[in-house]
Amino acid sequence: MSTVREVTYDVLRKLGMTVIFGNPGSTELPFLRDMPGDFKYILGLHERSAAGMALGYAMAKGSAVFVNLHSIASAGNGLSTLVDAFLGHVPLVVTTGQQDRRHILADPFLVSRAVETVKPYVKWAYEPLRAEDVPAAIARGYHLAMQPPRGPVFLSIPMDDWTHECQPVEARKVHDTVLPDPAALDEVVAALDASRNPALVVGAQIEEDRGWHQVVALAEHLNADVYQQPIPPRWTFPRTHPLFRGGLLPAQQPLADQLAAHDTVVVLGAPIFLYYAYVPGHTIKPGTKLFQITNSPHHASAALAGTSIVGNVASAARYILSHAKARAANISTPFSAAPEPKPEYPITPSYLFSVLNKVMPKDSVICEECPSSKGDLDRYLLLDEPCSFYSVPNGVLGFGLPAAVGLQLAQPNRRVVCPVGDGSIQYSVQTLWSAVQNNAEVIFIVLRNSDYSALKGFCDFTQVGRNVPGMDIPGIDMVKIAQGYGMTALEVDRPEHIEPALREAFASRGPRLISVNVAKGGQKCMGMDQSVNPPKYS
Ligand SMILES: Cc1ncc(C[n+]2csc(CCOP(=O)(O)OP(=O)(O)O)c2C)c(N)n1
Repeated sequence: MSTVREVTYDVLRKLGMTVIFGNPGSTELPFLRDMPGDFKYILGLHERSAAGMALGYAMAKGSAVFVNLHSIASAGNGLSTLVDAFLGHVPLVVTTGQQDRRHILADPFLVSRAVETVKPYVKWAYEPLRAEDVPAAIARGYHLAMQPPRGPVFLSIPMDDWTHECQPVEARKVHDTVLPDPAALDEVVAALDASRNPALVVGAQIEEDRGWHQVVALAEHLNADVYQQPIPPRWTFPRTHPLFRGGLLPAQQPLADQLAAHDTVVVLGAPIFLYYAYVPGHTIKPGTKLFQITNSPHHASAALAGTSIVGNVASAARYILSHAKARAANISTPFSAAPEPKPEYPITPSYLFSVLNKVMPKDSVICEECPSSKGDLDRYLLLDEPCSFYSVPNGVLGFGLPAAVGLQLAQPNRRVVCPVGDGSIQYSVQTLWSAVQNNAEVIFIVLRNSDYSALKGFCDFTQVGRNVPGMDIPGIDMVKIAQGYGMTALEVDRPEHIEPALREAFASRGPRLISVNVAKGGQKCMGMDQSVNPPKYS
């Protein structure tokens, strides 16, 4: 008879989860010992890094990834990745060790209440009642993680379970495409057929459901203006497409104003809507027909207005395309590139991104975390390929670095670029070590402005004032820190040195970090200024 440990590796193999991201402790060692040769273990020096790399890897692969962390110690440190995975619909099977069942009642050292801790941010949190249920629980967790909306599941596994005897577990097929109701989609078709000026709002689920090409074809068929969802975790429409009108603002009235010219709006794969600053107003101009097609029952139920249809976004786009009338050419002004910024000193983020846009290969992948420079990045990086852009789904810093490394490990043929703030990088900085050890060829571009510019911007935007502690972070030398982890790193201070530094980075192999001294930002809050009538907190 096989052991729980042997059957578990067999199940992981059958489910395609042979790359394991982790950070070990005593309670995991009985599982990790003698790992079969066809498995690869990728070590993160902190759980935010380990689970965060798995997150990037899973997003690139489009399938669940196995993570092994350490008891409650790791569940706490790795929790922010679970939040990202839950809100970003990323399938992860996260496990942590538990103390030996035989003395668990005595509350031994490292006893774990991780299952209760992670519950709000996973699709399932469970500690198997019997040792021999462990492999089947992993299989069940995998299938649940892969059901739309995808997301993380969590298992706590007592350390004495691995040596128990256990029956084999057969691999099952569980289909995961949920088709939207055609009768409901006919309502969307009828509204589009009657519309004078429709718009599409494109969201991250288009990539989750692999619907990029169907949505581009639909937009062209309808000749509809296309807007990206507010604060997008993915870009899901070609940035230079003539129908692309840019991103929506994350506040009620400004967003409704942006869409005011449209009589019908169809939101594909996004919430209605993701807001940041509280600027009360209509969700959408009264009289506008609003539809949402989403793979998330949660988003459907939480939408503030409109008719929601739950199901696969790619299938919905295909259905609407084949049933709605084609429309004549769009009369709106086509998308035009922003004016080229000047090389100023100190370097402006807009100049940095305009040079990066010129230098990087067009199939590059951007994984960003640069809060106050998001707007400039959005304006100047013009990528037209699917799966080109990743950003934090809910503002929990620490996402960027590990996600970039995971994305790079999963797709070595597309260069991953990670623009990251000098504050943001600190939340998962030890990922630099994993990038070096695994030769993940990410180009990290640190925007070094020595403060929390985004927060200062928010202070101004909401009239909190500037008399707030903890807004400056002087004296951090990211070049030395990266070198300490074994990474090639250099500093750029003058605008004329950006282009050569970037060209050299793209021409070279291996990861590297470029720390760019930039002007302090924060003039705008997620693209909004005083003209939107922001909330006042003073
Ligand atoms: C884990 C976490 N802690 C704190 C914050 C609050 N926060 C939002 S933006 C920001 C500043 C980040 O600084 P930096 O990366 O240098 O970017 P900048 O604002 O200067 O553009 C902070 C601390 C957060 N979102 N997440």
